[in-house]
Formats: sequence, C-alpha cells, structure tokens
Amino acid sequence: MSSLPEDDTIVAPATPPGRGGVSIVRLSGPAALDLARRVAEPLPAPRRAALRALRTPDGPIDRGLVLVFPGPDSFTGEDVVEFQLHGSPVVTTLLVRALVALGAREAGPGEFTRRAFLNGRLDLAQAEAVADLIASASAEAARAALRSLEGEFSARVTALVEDLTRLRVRLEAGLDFPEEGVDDLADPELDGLLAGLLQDLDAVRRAADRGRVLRDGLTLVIAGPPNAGKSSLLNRLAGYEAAIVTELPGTTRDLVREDILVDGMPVRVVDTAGLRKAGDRVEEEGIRRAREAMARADLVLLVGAGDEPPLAPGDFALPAATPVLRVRNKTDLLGLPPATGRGPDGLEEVRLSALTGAGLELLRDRLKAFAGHGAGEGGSYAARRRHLEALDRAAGAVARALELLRAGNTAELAAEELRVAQEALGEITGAVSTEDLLGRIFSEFCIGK
Ligand SMILES: Nc1nc2c(ncn2[C@@H]2O[C@H](COP(=O)(O)OP(=O)(O)OP(=O)(O)O)[C@@H](O)[C@H]2O)c(=O)[nH]1
Ligand SMILES: [Mg+2]
Repeated sequence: MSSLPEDDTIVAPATPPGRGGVSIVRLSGPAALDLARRVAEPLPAPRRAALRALRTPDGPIDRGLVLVFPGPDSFTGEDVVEFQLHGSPVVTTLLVRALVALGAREAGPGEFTRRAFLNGRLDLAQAEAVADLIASASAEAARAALRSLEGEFSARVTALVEDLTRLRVRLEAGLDFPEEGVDDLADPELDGLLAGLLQDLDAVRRAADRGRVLRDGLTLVIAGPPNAGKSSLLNRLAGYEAAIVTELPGTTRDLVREDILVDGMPVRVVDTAGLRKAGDRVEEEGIRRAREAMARADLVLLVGAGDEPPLAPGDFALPAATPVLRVRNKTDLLGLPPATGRGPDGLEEVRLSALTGAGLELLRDRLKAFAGHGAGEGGSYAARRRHLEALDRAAGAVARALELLRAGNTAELAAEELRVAQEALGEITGAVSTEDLLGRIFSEFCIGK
C-alpha cells in the first residue's frame, strides 16, 4: 500500500467555487482540532453544530457553524473539522488561507477520500464510487454509484475472492499431501466448483459492464451509405436539429457528436459521413473519420433505406467484435409498419421512419436493452474499465486453471492461475494496490473530496 506520509493536516473548500447560500471548508489531520481552535474558540462538542465567530490574528472573517468529527469515526478516519460559512468565495478563501498560515496544507484532488481509503474507512471500489456518485449524469447512474459506495460491488468481489481462496486451499492441499490421498485429479467436485466460479465471475462482469455504460455512457455510431437518413435519425434521437439534413447525398462530411439521454441513459451519438467512394478530399477525410469512429463504437447503427437490400456489416469492413444493429429506414415510403426482428442473415434489425418518427420507441428500447439499462437482475454497479479488466483477467486465469485440471496432472499450474485470479480481484477493492494506481484514481477527483 501507500508509503506516502499522510501525517500533515489538509484543508480545502468542499463546496464548488462561486456564490451560494453556504460554503463549507473542511480540515483533516492530526492538527485539525488545534488549528480549528485558533480560528473558532471554543470548539463545540463532537458532532454538535455551534455558531462561532471565525477570526484570525488579522481580524474577523465570518460567523459560521463549526462541526467537529474526531477520528477515527470521521470520513477520513482522522480528526476532521467542518466550517459552514456564508457562501462567498472571498470569505471561503480567507478561511482557507488563514488555516494554511497556521500550518495546514491545501489539499489536492481526492485527498480526503484517499485518506479515507488509506485509513480503511472505504475500499478502493467504494472510494471510486464517491467520485462516480458526484459525477453521475442520470438517476440510474447515481443509484449504481450508491450501490457501489454502500459496498455491494465490493461484497460480491470479496465473495469471489473467498471462493477462490477455498479452491486454492483445496488444490494446494492436494499438492502438499499427495500421499494422504487428497488427489486433486480425483476430486470430482473441483471441476464443478471452478465452472461455478466462472459463472459467478461472468454475472459480476455483466453487472459491472452495465455500470460502466451508465457511467461513461454508450457510444453509438450511426453509419451507412449517403442519403440513408443517418442525420435525420440523429435529430430524431436528440429531439432537435443537431445535424444538417438535405436530399443531397454527401451532406454530412465531418463527425457530428451529440450527448443525449435515452430515458435517462447517457448516450453519445456520433453521426458520420455517408460511406461511398469520396467525391473530394474533404469527403474522403470525413469517411476516414467515420470508419475510425465505427471502430471505437460500443454499438454501430447500420442505417440503410428500407427499400434497398439490407446492409451487411461485411460491406463496411467493420471489426468482427463490433456489435451492430441494422436500421431499415424510410418505412413510410413502403407503407410498412415499424417492427423489430432479424433479417434474412440473422442480424438484428429495426424498421422505422426517421422522417415520421414511427418506430423510434422500438429503437430506444433496443438501445436500452443493449446497455442493460433498467435490467432488474441485481442492478448494476458504478464500475470502471479497470474493474472490467481485472474481472476479465480473473476469469481468464480461472478458465485456464479449469483447462489445466481437465488436461491432466498439472494442479500446481492450476493453483498458480488461481493465485493470479485472486490478485486481479484484489486490485478492484484495493487489497492489492500500487502508488501509481492510487495516484491515477484520486487525481480524477475534485478538490475538497
Ligand atoms: N421518406 C423518408 N425520407 C427520409 C427518411 N429519413 C430521411 N429522409 C430523407 O432522406 C434525405 C437524406 O436524409 P439525411 O438524414 O440527410 O441522410 P444522411 O444519411 O445523413 O445523408 P448523408 O449525410 O449525405 O450521408 C433527406 O431528404 C431526408 O428528409 C424517412 O424515414 N423517410
Ligand atoms: Mg448526414
């Protein structure tokens, strides 16, 4: 864990800069009570708010509420004092400066939460959830962050670690005492237990993936031939005229990005230039950007006019792993009702009309289903890419362990794979962490949190 000294006393405004009803300054560390006493004598009893005149040797600053949270039962685990001032940036700065002059240090981003982690008040996934809750862009994302903050995600990861530990013990017992007949190869349950563990890992992975989309939003790229109605579809989804629509093929030349909410789910929609043999240099560059955007998409909407043969992902040299939903637009011209289903090639498709809006609800439902939005089962967690990567590494290691065991006499290697899996999961909660990882995580926080 961290080797950084955390023995100084830090101070920062906890409320955003600017004018407001109240602004809060937070002070944490071994000297917090001493320093606070020098601006707000006498300090109130723990966890009791009291109105005090706040003053420095240079004169009075404000009258405000003072709250004392002695460690270790405070947010950071250290002695913490909070000052509630009148919401003026000037007054707030004066108090922070006064406390710095007395010996406190201005806190960097996330330093309070970092201390909470280092003092065991929160694990790493919970600390990240603090930032995610603050940054959440929708009610559903906030709920997911709260579930993580309350430790639901950590508890599931910890349960997986415990299962792994039990399996390791079982495997390694077979290694240490082969003569006692604890023969791992003859352990018929081990196979089933490992397979069960893989399933559990997968379930947590799916819940975490939904959380990742809630947090980062779904990146949806609208692509297809010119004049198919791509920009019209973007405008329909956005609910306003985000992109220019004309009857001329080749209208859109650059990427048009819009951040929208689909029933509360954040979606970044990227409209692209129609894919065809370019007419000029500008269009050529637009098409190159379109392809680049497609390669990075969480989901590609392949839009074609409904009266034309269905487009195939192969027509556009999409990476095989890119999920694709085909949209057959302009159903109004064919007099067909909107519908969802599968095309002759088995690809999922939605028939709609971007012009009339018919079928847009079906598309929204498909998008929500794709992101697992509103999916009841167990909800989602405010997960990050690093959590998903760790879960993937753990699942990969368990799968290899299973293969090794099935292949024969290689219990030692299998046990090693389980150790790798355990370590990967430990990175999520911070049981295994490095200074570098902590630096990256907490630098994304706001100051004062
Ligand atoms: N009848 C009908 N016309 C549509 C529909 N959607 C789009 N259009 C028309 O098709 C033409 C092209 O629409 P755009 O949205 O600009 O098409 P695009 O795919 O963005 O075209 P490029 O940017 O040139 O690649 C416009 O005249 C639209 O009004 C639809 O559902 N039905
Ligand atoms: Mg367009």
